[in-house]
Amino acid sequence: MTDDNALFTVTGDHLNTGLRGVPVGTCRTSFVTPDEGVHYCGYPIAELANLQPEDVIYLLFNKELPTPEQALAFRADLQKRAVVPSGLDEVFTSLPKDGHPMDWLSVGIHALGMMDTTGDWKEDALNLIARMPRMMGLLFRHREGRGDNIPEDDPSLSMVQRFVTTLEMEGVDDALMEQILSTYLVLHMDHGGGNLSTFTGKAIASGHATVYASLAGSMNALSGPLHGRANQSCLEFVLRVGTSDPEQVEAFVRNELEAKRPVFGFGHAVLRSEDPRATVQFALGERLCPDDENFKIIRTLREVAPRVLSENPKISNPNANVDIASGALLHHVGFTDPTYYTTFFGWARVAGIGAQIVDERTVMRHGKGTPIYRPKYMAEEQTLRHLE
Ligand code: CMX
Repeated sequence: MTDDNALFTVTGDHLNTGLRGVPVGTCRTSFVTPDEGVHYCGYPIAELANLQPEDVIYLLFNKELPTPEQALAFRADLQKRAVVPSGLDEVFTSLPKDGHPMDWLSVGIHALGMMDTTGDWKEDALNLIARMPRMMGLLFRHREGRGDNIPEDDPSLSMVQRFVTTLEMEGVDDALMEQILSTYLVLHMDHGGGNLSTFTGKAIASGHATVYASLAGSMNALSGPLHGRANQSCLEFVLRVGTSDPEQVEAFVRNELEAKRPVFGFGHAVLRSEDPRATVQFALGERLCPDDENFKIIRTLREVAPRVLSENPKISNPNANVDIASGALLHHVGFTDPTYYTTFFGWARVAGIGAQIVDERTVMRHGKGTPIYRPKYMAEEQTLRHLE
C-alpha cells in the first residue's frame, strides 16, 4: 500500500480491540455520521422515516428510491415470493416455549432455508425478506401457544399488515400498531457495514454459506445484550424507573451510575448528538401516545439523563440513542413482553444485511465478490517479540 493509499496504520494497540475503527471494506447501503446518524444510500434517516418499508428495501437493494411504477412492481415481486412453506409450523410447534424469541428467529430463518434455497444471492435475500412478516407472526403465535386457527396469509397486504393479521392480537388498534411498526422497521434496517450482526452475516456469506445460514448467524450475533438485545434491556430499564417525576428520575439515574450500571437508552459508539432515530420516535410518540405512562417516563429521561451523564467527561455522547423510545412505543401498541423486541430489530435488519451480502457477493471487486474473510491473528509470543 502506498502512502497515498494509506487509510489507517495498524499498530500493536489495535490488537484485541475487536477491530474497533480498523477499515476493512466499503459499504454501498449505508454509513453513519456523528451528527446525522445513519444514512441509507446517502439519505439521512430522518428524511426516510415516513416512507413505507417496501420502498426503503427497494432503496437498499437498488441504491435509489423507486418511482411509483417501480414501487408497485417491487411490491408485486415481493408478493410472489411471500409463501412460507407449511413445514415452518411444525418446526415452531416443536421449539421450547421458554426459549428466547431471538433463538426462535434464528431457527426460523434456518428452517426456511432448509425448505427452499435457490442458491442465488439476491433471489434468496428477497425471498427471505418477503417471508419474514408471516414468519414473525407465526413465531409469536406458536411461542405463545396460539398455534391453532391461524388465518391464511394474504400476500396482497403490505409487509406490516401481513404480520399484524397473522398475529391477530386482541384489544389492540391495528392501524396504530402498523404505523409504529412501519417506522420501527424503516429506522432499524441498516447501520453501516461494521456492526456485529452485519459483519458476522457478511463473514459467513464470504465462505459461500447460504443467505439463510448467513442471516441466521447475524440474528445470533444480534441477540447479544451488548448488541441488539439492548432494546429489550432498555424497556426493562424504563419499567424499573417507574416514575416520570423529574426529581425521582434524576435520583434513579444517579443511583444507577453509582451502582456502575448503564443508563440504558443513552450514549453511542459513533454518534455525538441525539440519534435522529430517537428524535423521530419521540415525535411519533408525542403524536400517537403522549399520555402513555412509559412514554412520559422516557420524555423525562430525555430531559434529565443527558445532563447527569454530561457530568462524566469520559462519556462521549450523553444523548438519547435509538433504543430509548422504541420499547415504549411497542409497549403502547400491545407488545408488553420486552423479550420480543429484538426480533423486530432482526426482522428489519434482514433487509439491510441481505442487501449488503448481495453487494459483497455480486458487486464488490468488479462482480467477483469479496474473498473469504481472513483477518490476521498473531501468535502471542510472536506479538510480544514483535513489540520488544
Ligand atoms: N451509562 C453509563 N455509562 C456510560 C453510558 C451510559 N449510558 N454511556 C457511556 N458510558 C461509559 C462507558 O461504559 C465507558 O465506561 P468505561 O470507560 O468504564 O468503559 C465510558 O462511559 C465511555 O464510553 P463512550 O466512549 O462514551 O461509549 P462506548 O462506545 O464505550 O459505549 C454504549 C457506547 C452505547 C455501549 C454506551 O453508551 C452504553 O453502554 N449505553 C447504555 C446502553 C445502551 O443504551 N445501549 C444501546 C446502544 C444503541 C446503539 O448502539 O445504537
